[in-house]
Amino acid sequence: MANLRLVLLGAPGTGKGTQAARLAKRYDLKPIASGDALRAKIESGNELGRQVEEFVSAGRLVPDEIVTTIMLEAINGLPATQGFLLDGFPRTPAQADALAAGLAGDGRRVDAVLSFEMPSDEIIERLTSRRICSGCKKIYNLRFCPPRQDGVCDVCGEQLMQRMDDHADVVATRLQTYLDLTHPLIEHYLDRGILHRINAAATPDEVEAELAGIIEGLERA
Ligand code: G5P
Ligand code: MG
Repeated sequence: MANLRLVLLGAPGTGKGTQAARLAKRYDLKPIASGDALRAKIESGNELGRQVEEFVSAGRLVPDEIVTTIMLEAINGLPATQGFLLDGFPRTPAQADALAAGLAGDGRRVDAVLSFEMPSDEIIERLTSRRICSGCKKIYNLRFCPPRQDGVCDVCGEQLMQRMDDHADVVATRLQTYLDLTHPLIEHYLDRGILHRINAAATPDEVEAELAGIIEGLERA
């Protein structure tokens, strides 16, 4: 199980990060999140970070070459037998092609793409009430999974914060960007016979159970 190569595909707020943390632990997979990698670049404060911030804060996609370089570097830094979960990458057909080419060089390929699907109105509600721990990055939701103490992480005690792109106006741009540029990947991976649709509008435990059924089916296949 630990050598599976999975892609989590879905609109903003559909629960990719929440499930990546659960699946990584359950199946010993390395989670690699493009959004987290890009936010780390922003925090570094250098010229690349400033360029990236302009796109992320506006809810637009960072150019393909920048994201692809960062993600392929992270993937290639893993031992060849270590499975991984890509959260938020690829997000355009050009990124999907670059990923396939990068893996093919070592005789590898994506085993499955898990497509998180749910209605847009619920997505907006989830994102505007999301909070993230500034220390360990654990994901909370003021409505669905609040911390025990207001504003404080249950795990590490650091302060919770709101992401710069979780304000309602930026969320609307992110959703539209998803529909215009990323949604076509569903067709792309359906054509390749590796897309699995997930009902993301359930509880985290129910979504995890659905994902586990698919992942364990892959191993038996
Ligand atoms: P990110 O960081 O990749 P998005 O927009 O893809 O951001 P996001 O917002 O991180 O995705 P998510 O990870 O799908 O959403 O969702 P989550 O954080 O786990 O859950 C959202 C909320 O719902 C939380 O409050 C959680 O508690 C709650 N929740 C989760 N699961 C459930 C559930 O099952 N039930 C219920 N009721 N609640 C739940 O990308 C950010 C930006 O980086 C750039 C772009 O600018 C992008 O906008 N970027 C890229 N640019 C170009 N190419 C790429 N490949 C890029 N990747 C990132
Ligand atoms: Mg996320």
